[in-house]
Amino acid sequence: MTTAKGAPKVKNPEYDFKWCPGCGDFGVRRAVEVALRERSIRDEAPMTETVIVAGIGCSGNLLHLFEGEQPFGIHGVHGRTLPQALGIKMVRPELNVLIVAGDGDFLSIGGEHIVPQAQRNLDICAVIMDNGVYGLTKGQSSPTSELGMKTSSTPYGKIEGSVNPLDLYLTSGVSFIASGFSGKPKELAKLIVQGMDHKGFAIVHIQSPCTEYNDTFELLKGNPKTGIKGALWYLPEDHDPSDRDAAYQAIHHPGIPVGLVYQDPDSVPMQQRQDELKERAKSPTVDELMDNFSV
Ligand SMILES: Cc1ncc(C[n+]2csc(CCOP(=O)(O)OP(=O)(O)O)c2C)c(N)n1
Ligand code: SF4
Ligand SMILES: [Mg+2]
Repeated sequence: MTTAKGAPKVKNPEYDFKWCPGCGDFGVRRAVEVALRERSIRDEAPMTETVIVAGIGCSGNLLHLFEGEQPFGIHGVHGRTLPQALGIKMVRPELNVLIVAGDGDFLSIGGEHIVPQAQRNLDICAVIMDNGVYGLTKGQSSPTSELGMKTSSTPYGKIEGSVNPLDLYLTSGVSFIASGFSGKPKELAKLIVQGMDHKGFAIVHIQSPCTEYNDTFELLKGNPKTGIKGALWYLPEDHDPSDRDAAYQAIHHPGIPVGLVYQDPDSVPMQQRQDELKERAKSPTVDELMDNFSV
């Protein structure tokens, strides 16, 4: 856990982990730093109003590599960023809670938490770095590895299909879904600010290639010289994120859309429902309680 008081103005000095050269997570880190600073300046809110909840993986290590003025942070248990975020919001609803995690952490071991938090509409923003592998543990297959992909855990090719995370989020009821690319940190920072501003469960799902075990930079961006078209395509200006059908169409269009895919215009976060409930729910008096036991 990083501390704020008396405190580090630079990344965690006690943590010697390093990302490999060219890792996509560098771009995501830059975007998160820019987004948090922009929010802090715009809202005149101290950086310590933010808590970063990190998953276990190369991606979650972003918490320790964050540069500049430090937010709070918690690096807990593999796959449990959402329950930790729920706990923080239950006791300190005013805090800005940001998750940083990988495709393995969030969609595999942590996958069971997405539907309940989407239904609660937990007011947090999850920044998910998808490299299609378990990077930290040396390249095993993850839920987003393609069918047939050879990895250290699937040497003859993966026999499971791959999850479409954007489709999963939309079906689960996530109220803000953005899709980004680590190679475009400026655009990514804007999506993260929008995600943090959203009242409810926001996910910014990012293609963040692992140069060591699954280097997809060329496949994502394309290369005219080799005739590779590139899987990424940018949502047109007339894409209406409040239109769920349009979001569905974009997600099912070939390739990977980049931009704000979906934002529920009627999003009501869990905290608001809880406050409304507190207004209605009255504690019974002692007499009323005793009356319940009368025969
Ligand atoms: C309960 C538990 N199971 C397994 C592990 C081993 N483990 C550490 S990170 C990781 C996967 C990380 O993959 P991902 O979330 O995609 O992060 P990346 O390293 O690719 O950024 C696994 C399986 C663990 N730390 N704890
Ligand atoms: S193993 Fe992959 S994800 Fe991990 S730091 Fe290296 S390039 Fe990045
Ligand atoms: Mg991964």
